[in-house]
Amino acid sequence: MSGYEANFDGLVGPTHHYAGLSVGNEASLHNRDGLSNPRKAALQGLAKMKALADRGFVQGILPPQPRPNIDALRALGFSGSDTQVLARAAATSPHLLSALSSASSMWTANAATVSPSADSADGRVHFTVANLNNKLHRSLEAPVTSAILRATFNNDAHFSHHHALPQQGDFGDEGAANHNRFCGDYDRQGIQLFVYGRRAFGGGVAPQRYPARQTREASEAVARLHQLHPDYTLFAQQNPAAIDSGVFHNDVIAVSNRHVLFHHQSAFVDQDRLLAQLREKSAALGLPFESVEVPQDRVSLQDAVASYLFNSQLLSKPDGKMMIVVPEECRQRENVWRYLNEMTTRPGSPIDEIQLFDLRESMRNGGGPACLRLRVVLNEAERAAVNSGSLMNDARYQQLTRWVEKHYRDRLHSRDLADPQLLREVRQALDELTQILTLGSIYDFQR
Ligand code: SUG
Repeated sequence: MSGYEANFDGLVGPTHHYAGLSVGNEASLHNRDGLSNPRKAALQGLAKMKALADRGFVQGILPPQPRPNIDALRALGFSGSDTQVLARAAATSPHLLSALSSASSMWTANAATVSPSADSADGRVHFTVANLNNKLHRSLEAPVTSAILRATFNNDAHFSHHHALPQQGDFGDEGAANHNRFCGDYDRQGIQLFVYGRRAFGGGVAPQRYPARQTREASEAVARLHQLHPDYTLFAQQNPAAIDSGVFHNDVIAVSNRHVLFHHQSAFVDQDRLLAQLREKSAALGLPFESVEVPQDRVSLQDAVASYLFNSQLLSKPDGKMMIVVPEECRQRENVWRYLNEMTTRPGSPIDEIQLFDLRESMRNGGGPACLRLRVVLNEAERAAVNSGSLMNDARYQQLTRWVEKHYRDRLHSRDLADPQLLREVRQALDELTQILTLGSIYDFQR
């Protein structure tokens, strides 16, 4: 096996809280106004990164964004000193203050869509920052995400960075959460599958109850920007009934790794046709394709949403088999746990090991193991060109753990967001973090 699939996890920011901001994401709405524990959230994320790095997987770290977003509050007319801006927003518009303080950039599967150099005509790794324009709090992430990715993958010979698509619903783009790739060796030509929720310009079915965040037109634009070969690029629609059941991103219902697609029976529109196309395109590249389809009568859509079974990571081990990384919530649902154990012990199964992680703080906002990571496929030379301070190792884990313990609160409620001391804590913490990760001054407040 050559090449790497590196996983870049988002470090949870110090303002992590439960604001109920995401219509269509049932965990977010359900846990609105709960008490969060930012310190625990960050440590849970770091524990996952460290455990996977210890297993030999290439693990990267992407820093959080500065929140509360003072610049955005000023742009909306709250004026005065930073303290006054916070107080005025809290007095008249607490929900807005909460949205503009969300730590949502932790879910880096939504940071960008990434295409490996093996699939792009110019032989570079392409990144298109997601505009996330379906939700106010997420739409504000793009500029800083861009700065973070450019600092982390800072080499024009290897990496090509694209700005977010136009900030308008017709080009709704949620990044890698709706993107999968199939391949043999990671650094050889693969097949990219873009999954959309609706067409912007008419035609086809669409969900009725919850929004479809990704449009086909956005996916097509990303494929063009990334210079992908049309023969090895597929577009498929997510099943609208799944979106209406709370599957707000495709990575809540399907996940791929190399030649395997692990997915629910009701994940896609015209599913059999899609699977046939994937089989055919894989065969054209001389590759196998394997669908592991979970039937509705074993795991319902509701179970999938509640357990996040499919918001898992499939990671290739040196022996060629795969390990599935799932949240603790999968063990708590009897039928899901039974299914997982049967699947991983079935003779010939490509997935033969389960790794559980406690990610409860993030899960309560609808963010599982796969949401927390951005996959970046790299060859040897590209890996060497990544900012070395962004990669997880023992020393960095110790440093980051101490950093979290020093700066993060162990309880936070949306009422606390107007506290000017919190803003000072965040800025000091992020300033130190850019030094730990050797990223330079990526935040406006540092300039
Ligand atoms: O966009 N939750 C995020 C969860 C993103 C999960 N990502 C993937 N599936 N890849 C969202 O809905 C909730 C924030 C709040 O309500 O406080 C939130 O933004």
